[in-house]
Amino acid sequence: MKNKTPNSTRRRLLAGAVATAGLGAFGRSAFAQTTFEHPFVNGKRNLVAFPEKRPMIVLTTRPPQLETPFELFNDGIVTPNDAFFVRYHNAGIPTSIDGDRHVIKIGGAACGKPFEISVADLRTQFKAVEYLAVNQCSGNSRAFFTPRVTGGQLGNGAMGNARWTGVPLKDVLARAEIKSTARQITFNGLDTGIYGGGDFVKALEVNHAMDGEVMLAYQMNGADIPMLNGYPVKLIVPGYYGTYWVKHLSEIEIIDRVYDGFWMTPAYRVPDNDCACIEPGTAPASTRPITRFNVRSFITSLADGARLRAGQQTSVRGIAFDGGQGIREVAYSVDGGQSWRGAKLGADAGRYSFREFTFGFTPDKGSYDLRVRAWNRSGQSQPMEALWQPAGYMRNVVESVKVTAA
Ligand SMILES: Nc1nc2c(c(=O)[nH]1)N[C@H]1C(S)=C(S)[C@@H](COP(=O)(O)O)O[C@H]1N2
Ligand SMILES: [Mo]
Repeated sequence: MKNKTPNSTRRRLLAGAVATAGLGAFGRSAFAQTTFEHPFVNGKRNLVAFPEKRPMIVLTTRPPQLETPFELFNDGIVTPNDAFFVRYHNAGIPTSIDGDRHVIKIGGAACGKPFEISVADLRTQFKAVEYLAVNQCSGNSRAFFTPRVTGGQLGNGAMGNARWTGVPLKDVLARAEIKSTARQITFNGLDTGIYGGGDFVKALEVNHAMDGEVMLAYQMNGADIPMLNGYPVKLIVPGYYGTYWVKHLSEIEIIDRVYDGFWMTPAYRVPDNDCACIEPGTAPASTRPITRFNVRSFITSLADGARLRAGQQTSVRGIAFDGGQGIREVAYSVDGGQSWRGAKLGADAGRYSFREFTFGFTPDKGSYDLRVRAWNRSGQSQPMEALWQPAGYMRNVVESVKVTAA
């Protein structure tokens, strides 16, 4: 496919840059502030427009951690760049990057031929690929855990679906002369961390990193990746939790051991059992690194507490996704899960994408508990009762949206 010209080759995050191309649309409202109330205790948040972003739900400002207001997911299966969630761990984030000069350094003990590659090289020396894929934070929906757990108190907006364009990592690492001793490949970005867990570095198994799908992306929805989402190049690991999607990617190391940095252990691990869950309040016997998304589905067209007209048909819409098998079926219930019927699936936009579903609902006067439940192509689904784990990852309970008709 044809490479599009980047919008700009330099990204800055200074307030003075807000008037540059693409950001001007926000005009004076760029820093307008209102509030947003999540439906859990201590759920009050500010809504603030950061550079290249529309007003988003602020979890923290330093570093910026922004959530997508949930109603946005009803606009379509692709999440706009200016509404895509933002997650960082460390405050040392880059605020100005020269996209033309930025290089990724490739090396490590099991790399036979270390080299550097620029984003311009990625655009011009390789065949571009693209696909739609959901990025979801491991801790998406964490604040709904009961009992509550520590960590970023997120609602359901730490996810998004975008069209990623870039180069398969496999094609780039074909130049690295990977040694037979290689065990894992690590990924580091320009952001730095001094305290706590230190610099944010993630690792993938060599076979996974070289599967031809893991991508070095330089475009998101046909434009430069927004600064806060990883400009100028981001690792895309489709089907895997966002923790592996390293932003501002600057270093790749092919190593001959299992990487044991803080962000692989003890961070981002789940109980090592089938449900990745344990009894609330207990500790897991053993853990493993978090990997693929489980199955999720959400009604997007109706919020909890919505009032409908009795006798009038409503078309209810929503989205479903999983870790890459693809969604096979979505069922819905209007009676709190006692009886179920099939929803109509929208077009298949690829097995890593959000999949739209719809169903018609004509309520009589009364109260309804709407639920949706999805299955993927290998038959995996969502639990009716929420699972629990200490880190608050991987929530995927069948959601309930209570509405009334009068
Ligand atoms: N360089 C860098 N990349 C990172 C992180 C980070 O702290 N630094 N956080 C990761 C986590 S946990 C998530 S959920 C995703 C979020 O991607 P986004 O901010 O583009 O939505 O980025 C990942 N990549
Ligand atoms: Mo995350």
